[in-house]
Amino acid sequence: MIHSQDAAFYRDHGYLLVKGVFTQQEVEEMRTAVALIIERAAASKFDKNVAWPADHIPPEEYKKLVLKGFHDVHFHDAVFTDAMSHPHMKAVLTRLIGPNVQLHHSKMLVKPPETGAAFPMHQDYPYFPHERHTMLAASIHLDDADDENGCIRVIPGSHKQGPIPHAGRHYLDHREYPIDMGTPCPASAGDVLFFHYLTIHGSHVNRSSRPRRNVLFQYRDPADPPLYDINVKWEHSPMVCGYNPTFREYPGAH
Ligand SMILES: O=C(O)CCC(=O)C(=O)O
Repeated sequence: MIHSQDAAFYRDHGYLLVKGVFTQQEVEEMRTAVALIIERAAASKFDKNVAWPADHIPPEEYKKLVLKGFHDVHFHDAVFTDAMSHPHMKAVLTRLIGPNVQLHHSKMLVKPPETGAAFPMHQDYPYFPHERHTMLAASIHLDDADDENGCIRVIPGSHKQGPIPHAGRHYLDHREYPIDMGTPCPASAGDVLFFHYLTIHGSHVNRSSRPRRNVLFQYRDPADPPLYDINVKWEHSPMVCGYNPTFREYPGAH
């Protein structure tokens, strides 16, 4: 699926767009599953809008913004269990992480037309810091994405700076790191954008009449120890490639 120069590009730039990882039929199945999750969430008491705080836009504009961003999509539909360990995904993951790959978590990020919320620039590191920094995101595009519908933007090479203080928040100060600072990564439905958890990234509001639906899996080398209490649900995540070299009991295992 990818060549050694692609892996070198990822190591140098902290991101890699891989075209055509999923077929249009697989994309269609994931779109249906995402729509059904949104429907089931709306009928439950757990529905919410998880638009990130956006102090770079006026409060009255911010109030209109929406993000359907539910976690653990593979708990909700088997289509995502298949996507998580799709042979094309595994072919890329083993090149970028190594022979052993473990899921950390999954989520969906649906920006509706006209009002889909922005992601201020940030690193993912502060959410789930690990010692060896093997963690990466694989964002599956379920729609063609461009700057108009809020495609992902990255700051190439920013992962080499290491962890940057986020001042107690999960995003960087927009005056220092405006979203426009990122390089847009336009993609087609079925493409996957892989990016390191130290790569600074974000995306603009969806101002188009089209949705921007992505499903994101976060993966790591299982031998990369988390720098937080391992008794959290993220530590229950399945192996996707190879094996876990460190045997231990998992919380709730007995
Ligand atoms: O999907 C996007 O536009 C960005 C998502 C993101 O930054 C995140 O989930 O950390």
